[in-house]
Amino acid sequence: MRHRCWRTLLVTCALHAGAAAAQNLLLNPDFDSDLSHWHTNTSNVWSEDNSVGFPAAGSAHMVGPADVSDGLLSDCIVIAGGQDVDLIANVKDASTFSSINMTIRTYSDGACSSGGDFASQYNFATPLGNGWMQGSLTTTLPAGIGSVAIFLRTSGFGGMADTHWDHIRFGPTGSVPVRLQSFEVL
Ligand SMILES: [Ca+2]
Repeated sequence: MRHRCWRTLLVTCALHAGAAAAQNLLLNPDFDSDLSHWHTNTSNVWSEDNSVGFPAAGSAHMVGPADVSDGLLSDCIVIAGGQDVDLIANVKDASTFSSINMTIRTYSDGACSSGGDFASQYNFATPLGNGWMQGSLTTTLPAGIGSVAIFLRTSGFGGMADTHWDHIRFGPTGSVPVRLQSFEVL
């Protein structure tokens, strides 16, 4: 009987986890093997790091000289405005002077080609001390938009930028899991 109960519990948990994960509207949110579906203007400072990640290895790593400012822009996400959305990301930064934030960019059309306004931005409280920090924001998308893209940005002010991003989640509020613990060090 005990074995059957454990099996029922595990199956139930797996079903719930699968349902929640399926609601993440971002492609390649865990950077398992590459940076596909994410875009940047200065690709020489970005790479996929298969030795570090949160909660699992594989993350987007930015290393750049002083004063470099660059970000990863997600694939275009078609979504209706006027609804609440959650954006959640995990960041680890080894530098002292970096400025790190994530932004929801909104577009009036359905192909991320017209607009690009910043609907909402979350600023990580740096320095992070090289431990993993989770940031999240909830906002209401402006009415009338047709699509959004997520922008993950690091700026190294006066020092070498050395930032890892991982496990990025975006979707209608309540559809993506929110970790209650706000700060974790591996
Ligand atoms: Ca990962």
